[in-house]
Amino acid sequence: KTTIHRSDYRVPTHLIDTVKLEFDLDPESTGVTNTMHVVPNPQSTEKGAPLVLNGEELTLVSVTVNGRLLSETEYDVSPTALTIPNIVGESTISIVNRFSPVQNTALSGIYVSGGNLMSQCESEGFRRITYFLDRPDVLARYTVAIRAPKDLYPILLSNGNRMEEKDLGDGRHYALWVDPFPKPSYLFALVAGKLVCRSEIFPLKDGRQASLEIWVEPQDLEKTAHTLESLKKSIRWDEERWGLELDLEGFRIVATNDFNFGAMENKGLNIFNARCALANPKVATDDDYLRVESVVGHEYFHNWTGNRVTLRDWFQLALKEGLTVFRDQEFSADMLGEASARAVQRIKDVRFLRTNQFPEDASPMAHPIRPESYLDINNFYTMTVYEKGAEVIRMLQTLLGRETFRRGFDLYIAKNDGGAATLEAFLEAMQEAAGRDLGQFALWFSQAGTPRLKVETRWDDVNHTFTLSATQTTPATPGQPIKRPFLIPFPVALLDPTTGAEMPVQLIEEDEAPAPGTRMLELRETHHEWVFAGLPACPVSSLNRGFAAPVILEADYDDATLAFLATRDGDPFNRWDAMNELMLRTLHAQVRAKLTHEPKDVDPLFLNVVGELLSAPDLSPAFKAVALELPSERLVSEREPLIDPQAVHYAREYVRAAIGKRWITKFLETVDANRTPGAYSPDPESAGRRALKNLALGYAHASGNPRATIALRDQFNTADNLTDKLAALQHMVNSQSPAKQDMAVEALREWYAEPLLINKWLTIQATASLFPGEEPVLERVRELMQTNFFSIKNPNNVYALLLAFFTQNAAEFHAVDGSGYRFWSEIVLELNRINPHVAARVARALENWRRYTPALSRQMYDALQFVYSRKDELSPNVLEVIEKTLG
Ligand code: BAL
Ligand code: ZN
Repeated sequence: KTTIHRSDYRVPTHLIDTVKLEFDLDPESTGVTNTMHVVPNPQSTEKGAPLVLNGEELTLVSVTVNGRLLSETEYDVSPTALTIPNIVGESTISIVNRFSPVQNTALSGIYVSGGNLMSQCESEGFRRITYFLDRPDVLARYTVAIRAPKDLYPILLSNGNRMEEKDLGDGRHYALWVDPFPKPSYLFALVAGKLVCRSEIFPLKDGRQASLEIWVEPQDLEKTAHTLESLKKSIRWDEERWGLELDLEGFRIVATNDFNFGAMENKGLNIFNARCALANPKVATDDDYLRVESVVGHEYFHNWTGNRVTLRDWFQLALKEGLTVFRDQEFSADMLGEASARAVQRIKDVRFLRTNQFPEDASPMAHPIRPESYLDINNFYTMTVYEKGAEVIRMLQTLLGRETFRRGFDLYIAKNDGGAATLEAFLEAMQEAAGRDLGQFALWFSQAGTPRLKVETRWDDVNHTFTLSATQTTPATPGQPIKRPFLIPFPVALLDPTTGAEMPVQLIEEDEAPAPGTRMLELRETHHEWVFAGLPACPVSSLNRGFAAPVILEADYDDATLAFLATRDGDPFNRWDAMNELMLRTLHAQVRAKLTHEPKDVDPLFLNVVGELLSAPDLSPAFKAVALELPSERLVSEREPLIDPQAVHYAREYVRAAIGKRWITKFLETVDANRTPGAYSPDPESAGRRALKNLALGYAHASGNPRATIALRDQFNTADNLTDKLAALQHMVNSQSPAKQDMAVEALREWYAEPLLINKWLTIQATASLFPGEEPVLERVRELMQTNFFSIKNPNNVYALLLAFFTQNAAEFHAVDGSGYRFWSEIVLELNRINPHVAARVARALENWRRYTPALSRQMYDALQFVYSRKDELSPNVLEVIEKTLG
């Protein structure tokens, strides 16, 4: 495989406007007859170029052009392409080929999952089904005829509308599907198997009725009520918030246990990883309920942002993914309703960005939301493209205001409907709506790295002026040594230093003071300075409110100011952020103390703020739960000059116990005050109470209080919902309690038949802390790999056990003897043979190897080199990750 560059984009030499696919399904060897109407592309400058169709892992049977069967000398077939010369006019090309679903362990193309056949085509899986122009800017109308044995595959689904179904009389049956909308090949889908469905006729806003169907294996039907509700909410929300309607008579979701992605937005036939589709109180936590709602929304919203308006090329991936993540985040926030609940959603989204995308932006894999080149596009379904992509879209809404943004969005859809668009096209629509040049904003598409915003403030006691100066810098990233300044929205409030009340933000050159509140400033240059007047006393500044821009804010706050903001700031995001910053400082101090062997107490000022937030009458339980949660070891590590995972783990446990001891009474009261009597409901209020109760239980247990241990055991035995049961198990497993082994065995006995639960159980095992006298976690992980509830061919199992061990149990994975790294290289090489997509994700676990202490980073380097020494057997996916990581 060769590197693909964005600058090499050429329009396709040919277009395919219609395609008929006839399938003869057989798990060993499926036959396809693919009849395409092909026309030379009038826009192509490569006149007379041969037609080069992509194809991989296919067996070619025959090629017919305009009714004439070609001889083998009239075309060329290679492992990656079928080349047919002389397609100079409109032509009907019919290709017959075969492929083997059972041998498809890469889960790209059509493969077997639990005896059923499933497809996954994004980004380049369609070429593993038949020969085609497998690129997103070739849009065709699809007709799909499926013949299949009735006993194995009673249900036959594809995109669009079912036009015909009949029995073929020989044990097989037949279904015909027609999708009225032209689409790129990556949105093709086919599902065949023993499935049942939950369905409902749903009225659309324009009066049409749509059939909504959730298809699953029979044992999962009882887990689909929430999926269907989420789909209905998504359809309504897209109508009401964006004026976008469902354009099909039916919309189908299928769940499967074997899937590389979370879910896939195939036109009218979304296919979901079961963990993002299924929920009931026994198998899903409160967070899982939210995730299902958000992913169902995400895939549904792609119907317009991705499908009706698709991508010109894969470099534009953020155009559909960033925009659709932004839309699903807004959907989730709107479903929560009131402002403080929305703020919790924003906090969780930003925490996710900081935990996962900021480290990527600082790693050898750093890339802009629109990358310049790739070896394998599957490696670019990244946190940067998705999460930072969403922040970039959000910044446009913040800069332009909701109304103008909406007009720009409408223009974008109207101008590009039915076409394949670019990120520039989106920005052009926004410029047109705003009547404003947004050229500088495009740097967010092209420059990688997280900008730093250093802010300094000065109070002039004589003139009563407050000066705020901001300097933006963005560190160098691979291939981008120098960065230009970004256009950054920068909402600021000035708070009364006693009460925290918002004061007017009046620039010195203005005659009149605006109303008190947030003022939207903008950064365009490297350095800005604003002078504010009309202030009775030196204010406390609340900066980048709501996390308007995805930057690292370096403000000159001392701990007392952070404590003030954590208890007084009216912007809930900044209130949380100030607390989070205080926690990070406290944890950092303890990491230092551990490394220098100079133990020190946890700062009482910090502990007091914890107590104040825990008791604050104006805060919701959901907010308290996120505000009082210690930052993850990963976030703490990001702030360390050199990462020592064992010191970070120790420090975090030490601070947790100190918090628990200081407020034990309050924590036990909080547990009692936040029980949720009555039948389980995942609504935001109840979920918030459960989150706070379980957080309080965790602190109380960490303090060593025996009442907490008893409460955890009771909760495990009596819980009617998975959130409580899992929290109890997790707290126990991460402690020295003698009861933990029994509890883990009991959970396994209850859960072993349910893949969703087994995966959670595996993660608890893989991420457990180790205590003296216990078997190393690595050994436990190896043993679990040999059990019959783990298969290395199943991506969810791999993520739940192995990836969780590599990325969420740093203290154990980074064992000083290097055993974790040797295990990692074994696994990467094994997965590379089975599923390159999954292998590449696992391979990224060592990408920040340079950030660790020398003893560890040397051994990580050796493990990377060991994998690299097997270069010839590496898939392009894994090779790209290893080469970039080694740099
Ligand atoms: N398009 C791949 C899965 C998703 O982002 O929806
Ligand atoms: Zn998506």
